[in-house]
Amino acid sequence: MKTTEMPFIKTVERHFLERKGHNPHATTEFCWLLSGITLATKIIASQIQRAGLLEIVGETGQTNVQGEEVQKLDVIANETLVRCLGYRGNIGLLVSEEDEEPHVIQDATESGKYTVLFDPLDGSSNINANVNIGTIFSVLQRDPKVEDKNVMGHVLQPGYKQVAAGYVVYGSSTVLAYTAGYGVHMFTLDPSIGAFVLAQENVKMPTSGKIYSVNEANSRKFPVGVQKYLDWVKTDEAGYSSRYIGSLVADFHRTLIRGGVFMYPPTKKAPNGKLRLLYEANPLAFVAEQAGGVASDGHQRILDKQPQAMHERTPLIIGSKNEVEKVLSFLK
Ligand code: P6P
Repeated sequence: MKTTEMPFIKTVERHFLERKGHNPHATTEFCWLLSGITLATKIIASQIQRAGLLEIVGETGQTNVQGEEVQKLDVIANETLVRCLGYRGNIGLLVSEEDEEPHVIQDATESGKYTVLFDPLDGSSNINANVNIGTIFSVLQRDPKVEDKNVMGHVLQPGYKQVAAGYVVYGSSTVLAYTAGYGVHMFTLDPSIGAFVLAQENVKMPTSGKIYSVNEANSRKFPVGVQKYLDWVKTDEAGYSSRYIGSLVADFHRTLIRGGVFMYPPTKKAPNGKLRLLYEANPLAFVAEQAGGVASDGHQRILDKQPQAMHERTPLIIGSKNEVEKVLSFLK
């Protein structure tokens, strides 16, 4: 009897574990952490797919630590991630965009060796317009030079110390992209089996791309160098297109796949920009660099920045190497 050929399925956890021997974190215990992220984002995806039907669209009437209106799905996404990651045994701290303070799951003793930082549902203000939104995550290891009780000492580490990072974009399909320092790999959620399945390994960002992505409504408030770049990029000889979704994960995912540059520069109102360093800029910068791209705050490499506060913001210029360097050349 002909047995049906099972399609070859490689999950995120299986893919990560294959790095055993190359990556010191490629352990089953770290895979258990990763499976907390994949489980949480599958639950979030299912909620988003049914958002209009489940009375979970709309605002809760609360504002978060950022002073932003909290959407119902924000709360669901945040609680889902905290619950799925809270019992993985090797996580000591959780840091969320939605919560003022870190969740101390257990002292950063040997068992609590990892810290997971996340923006549970970035771009959530787009939910009721059915625009692509996303979850962004970053994983740090306990800093052995920092005493266990010094929670902030374990959290405020520069981005180059990330062990892993990535995002899930909830769109026409649900796609997870991650890096652990050995390239960027993409997985598509197959709803028929409820698993993220490997779709593309070693994703490379094009070194150039004639797309620039910025909220032009703020252009008069940007630094002069940025305004000069925006004047140049609109010239016929430059030949660029403008694309701006207003959802960081969606704008970044397009930039990763098609090339170009995304930026959220500082404005007079937001001198440090709008986007957060620890759980937005750092994880996306890790992914960008691993794919051959560049991420800067306009003066320095994002991953070299020493965080001073958990929710601190940073200007962000991220994308194709040649395109980011073009922007930076106007800032000099
Ligand atoms: P603006 C969404 O609120 C978000 O945090 C990012 O997802 C997005 O890139 C940015 O803000 C959009 O901000 O000021 O252009 O609406």
